[in-house]
Amino acid sequence: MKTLQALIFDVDGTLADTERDGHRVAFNLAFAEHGLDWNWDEGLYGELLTVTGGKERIRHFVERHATDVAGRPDFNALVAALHATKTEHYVRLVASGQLPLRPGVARLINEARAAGLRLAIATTTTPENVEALLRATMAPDAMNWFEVIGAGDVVPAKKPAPDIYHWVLERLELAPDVCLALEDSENGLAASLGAGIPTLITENAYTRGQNFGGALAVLPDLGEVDLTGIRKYISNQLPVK
Ligand code: XBP
Ligand code: MG
Repeated sequence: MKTLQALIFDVDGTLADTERDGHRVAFNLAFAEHGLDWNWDEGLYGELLTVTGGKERIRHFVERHATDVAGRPDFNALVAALHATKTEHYVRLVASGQLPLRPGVARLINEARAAGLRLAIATTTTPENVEALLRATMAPDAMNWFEVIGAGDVVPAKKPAPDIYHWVLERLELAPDVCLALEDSENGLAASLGAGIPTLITENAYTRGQNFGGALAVLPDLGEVDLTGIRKYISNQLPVK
């Protein structure tokens, strides 16, 4: 039987609960800074999260809720400027330590490193956001713990497209069936399964109840599962939830 060689982590919603109190707050600060009276409350943001990618999410919102802005000749430039401002606010928010790792994440990463497993990241968010989160929640040099970091616009199509996972597998030079993806959302699962990677889901308040068909298991978080438990899920020794 093939043995597990790499863990590929999603970031937002998986490493940390970054959406409600992180990205959402940063978007609203960026809108205000640009003189826009838009406010994405928790409920609306949950709907907008079905669209991955911050720039894509802004466009999706404008096309439905601020069509006057969609027609502006500088719309593309405005989206880029809003997203750049939002990323500045998000990085500052993360650096202030307000977004801790989810339960069990640090322990699993430490166990995996000690066991010689290769680590990678496959995320829709930007590389700056990944670096800020790893520095704030793990260590100043935590970026080096992850052999490959696939983030944001490095691929043409974001999750649920499998592109980012293909990008990571190519650079790991590994087949999908010796890897395990850790995800939190239906979009993320579609992407990892699309690349043929066995996937463990840790759901959260925004993703609870989504369609996780095809996942090895759906867990509330990683607090109760260690590397041994993960290997059992992979070798199918444990029932899927
Ligand atoms: C989640 C996303 C990201 C974030 C916002 O990424 O869809 O777009 O919501 O970050 P993942 P950006 O779950 O794949 O980590 O504004 O930088 O896109
Ligand atoms: Mg996610």
